Amino acid sequence: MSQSDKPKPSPNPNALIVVNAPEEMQRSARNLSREGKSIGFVPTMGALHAGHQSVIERARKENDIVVVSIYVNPTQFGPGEDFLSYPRTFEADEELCEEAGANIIFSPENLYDPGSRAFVEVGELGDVLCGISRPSHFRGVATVVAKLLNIVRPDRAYFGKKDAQQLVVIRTLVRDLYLGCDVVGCEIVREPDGLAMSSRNRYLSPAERRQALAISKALEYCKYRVADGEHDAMKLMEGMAEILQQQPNLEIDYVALVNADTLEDLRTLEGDVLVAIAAKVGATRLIDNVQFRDLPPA
Ligand code: PAJ
Repeated sequence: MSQSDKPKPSPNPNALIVVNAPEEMQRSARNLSREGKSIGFVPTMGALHAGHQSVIERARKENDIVVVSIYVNPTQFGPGEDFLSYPRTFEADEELCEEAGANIIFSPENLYDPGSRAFVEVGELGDVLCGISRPSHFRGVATVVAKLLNIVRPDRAYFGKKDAQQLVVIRTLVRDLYLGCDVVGCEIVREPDGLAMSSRNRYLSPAERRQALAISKALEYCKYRVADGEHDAMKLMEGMAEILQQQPNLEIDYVALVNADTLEDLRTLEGDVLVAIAAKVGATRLIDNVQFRDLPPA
């Protein structure tokens, strides 16, 4: 039998493919939906780690097809932020996606044609917490997520609770613009010592890495005090700030105790509560949070 007569191996239906063109992604997604396949979508900016992996694995369990986008979105970075130096690790990302069971990586080169003018505003939700030091960030996030959801048209879109304000913004975006998919929030994945996993952790020197731990320690302290019956926001905030201030290279951006849906400040913890911290450790900005559900009124 000559080489060309040999039966060709049948293509693996689960093989991971990479799509670059938005139009091709949109076409493929439409065809998959027409075939009755459910699509789970995980938007990312790459530099993938175990936090992303768990989100992709959750999507894998709940859908026929899993699409992961990898796109470092320029409009969510402010002047002087790390857009240019943001880690780009496509090959390693591809391996992680394959291992986690993704079917399609959507990796567009550019989602902003010259002259593109339409942006999505999210009002005061984008002006508080991280929005104070990153004024155009959530406009950029909402805009790119709207574009991505319109291209992929997923049944379910998956986001991590680590970016709690982002999740609130996206739930609002999807509801207000009738984007017609379920938004699924996934649990925060941490390093064994408690540091929340982040693509930016790789910027930290060993000494900064140790100091960064104060963020999750402060949140642990808050959890402990709340379980012990302390519901006074000011007292909890002061206790957390004290833990953070012990680190010489850590600069607090905010320590906030807010309503988990409206992001409005609380004096007393009740109902659904988000306790969020943002801090710069050296030059690296990190965020983390804990949430409490259904706290009884004081
Ligand atoms: P990125 O920072 O790459 O994160 C992609 C998704 O992974 C987000 O939903 C984020 O919350 C989730 N994630 C990151 N670290 C996590 C952790 N430790 N545990 C659980 N989930 C985690 O967030 C973005 O990209 C962008 O803003 C994006 C939504 C893609 C828009 O550009």
